[in-house]
Amino acid sequence: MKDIVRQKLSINVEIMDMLNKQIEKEAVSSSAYLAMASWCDHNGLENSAAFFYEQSSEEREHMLKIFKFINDNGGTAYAPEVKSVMHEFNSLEEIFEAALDQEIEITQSIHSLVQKCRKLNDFTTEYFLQWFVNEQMEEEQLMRRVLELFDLMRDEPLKYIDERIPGLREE
Ligand code: OFO
Repeated sequence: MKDIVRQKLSINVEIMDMLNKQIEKEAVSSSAYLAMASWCDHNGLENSAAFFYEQSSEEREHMLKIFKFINDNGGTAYAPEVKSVMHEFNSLEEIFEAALDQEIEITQSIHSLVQKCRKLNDFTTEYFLQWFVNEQMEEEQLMRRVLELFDLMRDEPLKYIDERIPGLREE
């Protein structure tokens, strides 16, 4: 984008660029969850599949929230490109571990954004990001609860773990 245009923006350019990167991360996350849902579907784990379809839609909503925020504040949001989504997994546990790693990465990225807002005194964006800080805390807790279930039910058939997945979201 030309500097002359950028100087007229009300949103800080550095923050806008970071938010556009965050849009990409949310889109990657949405696609990654879709791939996980597909693996679960193919392996007859219908509750886990439903869990990941829901996760995928939520990530798309997060992406759109940021997208709208940029545009509503005088910036330009860019439609993200999503490449190299992982489709091969060895187990359901591995999938949930990958999901937790993904959430931790997103949390770190949101925290860096908040730090940047503080540095630049961008109170509006910092306030907007508070919703994401809270959401990430809840998402990490959810993935950890599922992984605890694997530890507790290690000797049980996988279908029993799958049956318990919907209940964990409501806890
Ligand atoms: Fe949007 O990354 Fe988690 O929820």
